Amino acid sequence: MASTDKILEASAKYPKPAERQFQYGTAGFRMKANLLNSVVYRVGLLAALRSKKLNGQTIGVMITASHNPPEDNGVKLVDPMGEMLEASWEQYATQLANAESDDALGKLYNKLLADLKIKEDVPARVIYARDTRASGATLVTCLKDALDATGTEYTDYGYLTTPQLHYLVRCINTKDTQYAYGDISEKGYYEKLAAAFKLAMKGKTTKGAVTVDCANGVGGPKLHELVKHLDGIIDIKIVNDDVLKPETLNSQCGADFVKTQQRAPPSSKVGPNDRCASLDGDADRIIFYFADKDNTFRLLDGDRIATLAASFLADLGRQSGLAEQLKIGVVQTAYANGASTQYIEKSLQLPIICTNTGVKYLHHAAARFDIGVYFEANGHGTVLFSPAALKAIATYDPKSPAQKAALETLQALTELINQTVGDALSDLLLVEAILAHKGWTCQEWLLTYTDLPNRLVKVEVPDRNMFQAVDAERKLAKPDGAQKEIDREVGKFSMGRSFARASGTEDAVRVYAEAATRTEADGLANQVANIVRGFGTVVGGT
Ligand code: NG1
Ligand code: ZN
Repeated sequence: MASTDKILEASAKYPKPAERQFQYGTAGFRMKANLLNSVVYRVGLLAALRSKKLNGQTIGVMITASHNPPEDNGVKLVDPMGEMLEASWEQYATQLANAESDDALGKLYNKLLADLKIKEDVPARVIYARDTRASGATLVTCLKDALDATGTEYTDYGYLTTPQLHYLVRCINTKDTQYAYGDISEKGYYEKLAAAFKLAMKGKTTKGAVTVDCANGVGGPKLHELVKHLDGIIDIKIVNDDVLKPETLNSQCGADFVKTQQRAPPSSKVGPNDRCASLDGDADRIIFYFADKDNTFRLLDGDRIATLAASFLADLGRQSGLAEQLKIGVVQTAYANGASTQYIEKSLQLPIICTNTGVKYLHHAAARFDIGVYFEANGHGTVLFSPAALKAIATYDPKSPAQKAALETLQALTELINQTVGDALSDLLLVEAILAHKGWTCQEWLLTYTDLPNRLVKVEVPDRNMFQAVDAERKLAKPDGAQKEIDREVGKFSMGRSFARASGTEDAVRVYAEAATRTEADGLANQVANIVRGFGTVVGGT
C-alpha cells in the first residue's frame, strides 16, 4: 500500500464541507467558490493519478466557472489530446470529492491506485490555468498542495481561456510526433490562429468592424493579444474587457446573457447592421447578433454558426474535388432550433446526429464524420476533422486552379479551428473568414432560414432526478405519464415542439418550447412548465 502521509497532511487543511455532496457534471465541478477548496485539492490528486495511469502524459486542470456569476468557481480536467476527461473517470472525481474524512480519502486514493492498476513510480505531469475570478488564487493554492503532495511535475500558466489550456495540453502531448499541434506557449496559440486566419482570408476583407463583448472575463485580455498578431486585416472592437473589477464578470453581458435574454447587453450600442459577438467568461462560447434596419435585435447563435460552417465546408469539399473523401455531418442537441435542423437536412442535405446536452456527447458524435460540425445552440462548439480527412486535405493533388484555391482554404481552416474543444476566439475568426468569403453581412447570414420563436424556462422542483429523459433527451421516460401530457399540449400548437429535462449543471428542470409564433412558443413553454411543476410537486411532496 502506498504511503499517503503527505496527501493526508495537506488534506487536513482542506476539510470537506459537511453534508455536501459533489458531482463531477457536464462541466466538471461548479458552485460557490467558498465550497471548492477540498474539491480542487482532490481534483489535483485525481489529475496526478490520471497522468500516472497514462504513462506520465500531461493532464490539464482548468479553474473556471465559465458563464456563472462572479462568486462561483469551478474546476475541470483536460485529457492528453486536449479533450474533456474520459467519462469513465468522472465517477472517481465524484468519489474523491465526497470522501467524508481524511482517512476515507487516503483509503480511496489507495483503492484507486490498486483498482486502476496505476504504477506509483510513473511520473505525473500536470499543467493548469484559471480565469479571472477573484477566488482563483486560493483555489490554485489548493491545487498546488495536491500536486506537491503527489510529487507531480507541474507548470502554472496563470490566466488563460479554457480552450487555450486545452490547446497547450495537446501541444505538450504531441510534441515531436507526426501529430504535433503547435508551439507550447500562449504566444504559439496566437501565432497558429493568426497565420491560419491570414491564409484563410486570402486577401478578402470583412464588411465593417465586429464588436466583441468579452463578458469582462479572461477572453478580453486574450483577444487583445490575438489582435496584435492579426496585422490589422480585420477590424475588431473589444468591449466589456474589464478584468480588474471581478464583480462585473458575466454581469449584464456575455454570451449566456445575450442568448437567454435574447437581447444585447444594455451597455452595448448596437447600431443598424453592426456585427456584434459575445463571449462567455472563459471564452469557450460565442454568439453573434445585430440590429436589423428596423432596429430589431437579431440573434445568430450556435445553430447559425454550425449551419454557416457546414455549408461553407461542404462548398469547399465540392470545389476542391474532395467531396467523396470529406463526408460532412452536423451534430446538434434537442435545443437546436427546429428551423436549423430542417435547413441542414433539406437545403444543405447533410446528415444530423442529435445527442444529449453537454459538449462531450457532441464531440464524440462529431468524430464519426470525416468533418463533424458540432455546436450547442448556446454557442459552444467546433469542427472536427478525422485523421483521414486531414490526410486527404494535406496531400490531395489539385486538378485545377479552382480546386487548388478551395484546397488551400480547407488547409487553412484545419489549422484555424481548435479541434480540442469549442473555442470562442477561433470560432470568431472562423465566422469572420466565412463571411468574408461569402461577402455576407449578418443580414444575409440571417436570411438563410427563419428561426422558430422559442422559449427556455427553468422550473425548480424538489427533486430534479425524478425527471429522466430518453431519446437524446427529447422525451421523458419518468415520471410516468408526464410525456403523454406534454405530447397532448404540443399537439395543440402549430409547428410546436417541446421537451423537459433535468439540468446537469443546476438544480432545476429546463423546459424548451418552440412554435409558429412568439405567443404560441411562450404559451407552450408555460403549459409544459406547469406539467413539470405538477409532477414534481406530487411526487416530491412539497
Ligand atoms: P444544463 O444545465 O445541463 O442544461 C448547460 C447548457 C449546456 C452546456 C452546459 C455546460 C443549455 C440549455 N444547457 O447545461 O448546453 O453548455 O450547461 O456549460 O444551454
Ligand atoms: Zn464557458
